[in-house]
Parts: sequence; C-alpha cells; structure tokens
Amino acid sequence: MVTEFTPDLEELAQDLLETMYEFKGIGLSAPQVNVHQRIIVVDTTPDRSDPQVLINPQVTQAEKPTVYSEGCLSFPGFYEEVRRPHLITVKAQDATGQDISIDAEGLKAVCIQHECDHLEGTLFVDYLSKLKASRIHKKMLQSKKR
Ligand code: QAP
Ligand code: CO
Repeated sequence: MVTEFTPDLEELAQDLLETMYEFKGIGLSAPQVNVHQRIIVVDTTPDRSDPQVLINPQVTQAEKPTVYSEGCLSFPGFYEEVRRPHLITVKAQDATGQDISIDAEGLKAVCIQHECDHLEGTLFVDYLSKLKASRIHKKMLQSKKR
C-alpha cells in the first residue's frame, strides 16, 4: 500500500502518464516500469483528455461480463479476447491522497481491471487458454532472438 503522498509520488504518476501516452497506451501500472508500488494510470479517451491516477485501487463491484480484445504494453503486438465484467466501481486515492470512487464501464472498466491485475502480478495472457498463451510465449522468444 502507498501510505506517503509526497511530491515524488506525484512525479512518478506524471512519469507513468507520459510513458503511457508515449507508447499510445490506454493504461499503465507502476510494476510494468519496475516500480513495485500500487499505482496505475488510465486514459481511454481517443483525444487523451482524461488522465486518471489511481493509487491503492480496489475494485469493489463488478458485473456484466463482456469480451474485449486486450493488449498490453508488456506484450507489444499481441491482442487476445478476454472475458471480464464491464461495469465496475473502483475505490482509490489520487496522487494527493484524496479518496476517490469511480464508476466505469466498457473499455475503461476493462482497462482498470487489467491494470489492477498487474499489481497482483496477473497478466492478461493468464486468462487465455494454454494453447494461446504458449503461442504468444513462443513468438516472444522468437522476436527476442532476432
Ligand atoms: C490495457 O494496454 C488494455 O501491443 C492497456 O504495440 C488494452 O495500453 C485493456 C500497447 C486494450 C483493454 C484493451 C500495446 C502499445 C498498449 C501494444 C495498453 C503496442 C503498443 C497497450
Ligand atoms: Co498490461
């Protein structure tokens, strides 16, 4: 849990947002950049107008499963369909330590859950069949060799 809301934390949150925008992502979590803290950022708007920083996020309600084609900055070029709730409530703190509660649906809800999973070390490929996951694994190994 993040307990100290310092200027450093705000800077880290800004860095995460910048990195996400640089790679044209819609979400990013601190562990993906090797910072082992419970921080995620999301912006699912096409015009990049809704940056959100969620510290210590907790999904408190989730309903109505749906299927989205998900990708991940940690798996460039791979997209697979994943089934998850598409209506959620998430409670968190913002970069200044204020409590926030967000109701999200659709892509935004899916993205928040995907990023929260990173905090637990779960990746979207963990939801795929063994066959699909091993195909991705093989292709990643191949592209590393080149
Ligand atoms: C999670 O992922 C997400 O393959 C956020 O070459 C994505 O921002 C949840 C990205 C889609 C739901 C649907 C992926 C950037 C960005 C790539 C991302 C790539 C460059 C992924
Ligand atoms: Co990801």
